Amino acid sequence: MVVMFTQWKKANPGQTVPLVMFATTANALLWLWTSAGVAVEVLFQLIPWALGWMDTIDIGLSRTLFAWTLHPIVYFWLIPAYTAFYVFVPKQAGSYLFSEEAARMAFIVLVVFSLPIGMHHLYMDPEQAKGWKLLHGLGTFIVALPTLVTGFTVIASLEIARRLRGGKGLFGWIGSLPWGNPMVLSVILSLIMLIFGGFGGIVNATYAMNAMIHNNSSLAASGSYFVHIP
Ligand SMILES: [Cu+2]
Repeated sequence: MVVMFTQWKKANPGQTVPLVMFATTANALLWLWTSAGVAVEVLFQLIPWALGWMDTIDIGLSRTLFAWTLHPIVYFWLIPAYTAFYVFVPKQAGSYLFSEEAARMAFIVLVVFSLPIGMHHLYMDPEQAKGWKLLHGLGTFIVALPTLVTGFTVIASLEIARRLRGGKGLFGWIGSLPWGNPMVLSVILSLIMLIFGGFGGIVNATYAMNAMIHNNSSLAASGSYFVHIP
């Protein structure tokens, strides 16, 4: 993706890369970075340990590397979903994207701020410094922004589409949306799910609430189970 992105840039000087390619390249960069943490853990800790070359491993380091991958790895499928929101939905609803700049900005913010914030999964871990945890908490709140921008831009695009076709009233245009179109219906349903998912993210970012939900019911999901074996 990165190579194709640069090739396209060379072949089309002065032109803006299409939004789909822009987002897909952002996802490729994210994937490259996010897989590095767990790759280091597996190659330099777990495999040598499993083969008996080492008696034990540094659990604090192991959890840190796992959390490095753990958080941004979920954006590997979030970014394609956002790409569908931005690129397919406005067309299917019969209009244009409300703001392409906002869409590009959302992808940049997602990549820049989602990459280093995995330590909100380790708030209870003593080997992480306090200031470091605070930084990761703030970063986690910042990644809520591109999601809000996405919700706003997609809903604005849907509203434009309906108003262009005679949709009226403050909420009247909602009823006139093409609900029978699977692309429109599925995206609106996924936006509703995203509200709850996003709320879960805010809970995870907040130190006190994180303590209530993390490392117990979300044990397996957080990866804590994995590194608690020893
Ligand atoms: Cu996370």
